[in-house]
Amino acid sequence: VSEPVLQHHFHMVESNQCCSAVVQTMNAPVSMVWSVVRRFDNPQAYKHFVKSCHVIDGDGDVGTLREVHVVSGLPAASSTERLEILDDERHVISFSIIGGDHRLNNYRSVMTLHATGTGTGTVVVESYVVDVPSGNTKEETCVFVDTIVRCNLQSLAQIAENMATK
Ligand code: A8S
Repeated sequence: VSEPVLQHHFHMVESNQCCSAVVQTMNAPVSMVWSVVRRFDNPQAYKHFVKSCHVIDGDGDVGTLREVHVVSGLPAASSTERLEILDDERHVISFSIIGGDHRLNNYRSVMTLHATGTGTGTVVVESYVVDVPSGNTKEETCVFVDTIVRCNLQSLAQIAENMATK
């Protein structure tokens, strides 16, 4: 694949880190999917593990900080996250985790949206890099994070597809 936007998914990965990507196709146009994911202040619109989210600083542009609280049952309580990229033209959004009460240090994710051939659908690619927590393997870490990201993207697909049929 030679699309320049996909360059965003080539992460620098240190030896103590792991990196992976999840791809999800949705039957909704890019504009609709983008309208949901670009709202950095409202991750709970499609992330079911998010219990609440408060913007600490910023107005939704790059540099905005949010504090996310997650539902119980996870090995985490909260996460402080910074918006790193918001490109409305190319449909690229990226955030990093800069603090909080959890085990995912130095997490950074990049999501890009791509129109399908017919233009009626969207391919969402979300990649990430994160430190492997002490006591865990790279594989365990990727399984854990892939599961969360896959849940998020499946939920995003449902929401966007509902919007598209209205
Ligand atoms: C996202 C992606 C991830 C979120 C992780 C990986 C998290 O919110 C959850 C559990 C954790 O253990 C870590 O796009 C953390 O939100 C659901 C609290 C960061």
